[in-house]
Amino acid sequence: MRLKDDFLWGGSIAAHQCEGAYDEGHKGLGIMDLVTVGAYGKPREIHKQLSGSAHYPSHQGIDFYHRYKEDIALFAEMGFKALRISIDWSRIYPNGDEEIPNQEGIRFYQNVVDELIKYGIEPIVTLYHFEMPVHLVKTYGSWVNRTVIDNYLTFCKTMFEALKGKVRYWVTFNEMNHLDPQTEASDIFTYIIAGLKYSELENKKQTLATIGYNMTLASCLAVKLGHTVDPLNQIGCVFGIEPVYPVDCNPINVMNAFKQMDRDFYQIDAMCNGLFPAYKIREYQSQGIEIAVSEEDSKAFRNGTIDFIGMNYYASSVAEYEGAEEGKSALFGGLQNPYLEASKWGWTIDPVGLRYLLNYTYRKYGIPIIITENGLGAVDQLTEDRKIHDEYRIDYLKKHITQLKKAVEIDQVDCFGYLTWAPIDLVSATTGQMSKRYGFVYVDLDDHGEGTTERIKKDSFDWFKGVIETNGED
Ligand code: BGP
Repeated sequence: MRLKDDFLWGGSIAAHQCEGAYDEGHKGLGIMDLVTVGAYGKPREIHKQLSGSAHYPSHQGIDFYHRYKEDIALFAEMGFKALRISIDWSRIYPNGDEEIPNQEGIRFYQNVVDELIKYGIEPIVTLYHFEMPVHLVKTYGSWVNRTVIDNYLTFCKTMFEALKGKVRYWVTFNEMNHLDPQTEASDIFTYIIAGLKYSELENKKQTLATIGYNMTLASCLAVKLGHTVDPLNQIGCVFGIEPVYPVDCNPINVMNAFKQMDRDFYQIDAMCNGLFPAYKIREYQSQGIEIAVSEEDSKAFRNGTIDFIGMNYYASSVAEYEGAEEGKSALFGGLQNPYLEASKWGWTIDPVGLRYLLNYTYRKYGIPIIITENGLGAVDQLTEDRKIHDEYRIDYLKKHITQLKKAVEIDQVDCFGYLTWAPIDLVSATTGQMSKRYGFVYVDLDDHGEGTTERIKKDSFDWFKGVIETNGED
């Protein structure tokens, strides 16, 4: 079996990482508007208020807000079949809890979607990609509070209706899976996902469990809502998963690896099986964490199963030895795999891990999967004649596409698309840097926001164009 003729080749971007214009169009303040750029190896800082002294990269992004037509034209030139964008909640409901949405925000996304459709590019819309109005965190305490679920559903309904008939593929959340009470979370991760600082949480385990539960519930309710607004909607959820390998074949270490990887799946279990998993509730109970699934919630889980799974795949990791307190991700300083190379940021380069993950997930759930993010963050050198020779990026992507094809052609995984992160350079989520680049298109901006914002095609631009033209045969 070859890749389907309508296989969705393309890319993924997120509003807060590319739009900029953080205070234009009556946009409210979003949580990522308060995060500074992090020095290399140092976490980003979270500020309580805006101050003139720090650099907030999401304030300017790559100016996609004003330049989206030009950028989409470049994606069209590459032959993109799909582009995943996100809607910044704070553009639609500046505070998150208003009754009337901001029409200017709605119009902006309608224009972006129209532009994509003009070129025959399928829009895939994420409703929550780390973009929460700050007001909801300050007033209600974020996802800990169920009122925020209602606010989120109001926002979803507004967007389902505003883009009805134009958008077929929806994503309820990006990577809600990173918060789990079993692991120590970093401030920046709890902040990115829920606008809260881990170190300041009072009852850490209970809070993370409640957030995880409420977001899962919110996703199921949004799926049901989206299907009601338009039964043709295909609604999924995106997870960022790393395969976790045992450090050796000692069964204790194999068990450690299993447990570490399994932590990322309870929400997918809930969304695919239509019930919040009993094993998770029992695990919580054994640790004094209270999660009560009411009759009403059970109904919501049953009626809100997803149509597809979105997978963000960058790297695999190795579980810690028995005795180590926490398993750490390869993305954030865990054990390195001696068989694999890593990016400058220590993220392992493991194309076979993609095939493994696709197999693992498809066999577990049997519903269609789309790769919603995959790519290499690298420092690109602009040559004197203003070119970027990024053969390392081509090499990375080529190897991953080869493994994806094996998963489809040999292993019979139902994978209907491959979206790279990110087709154009934009602000990195975990570091806030511009210098961690993923794009086929270079954006002339540095970590301090200095530069012309000129767009320059890298060598990988033509290469990816060829991949799409030949449906992955190139
Ligand atoms: C994913 C996020 C993206 C993106 C990507 C790369 O987890 O969904 O928003 O940023 O990671 O991460 P970074 O930008 O930190 O290199």
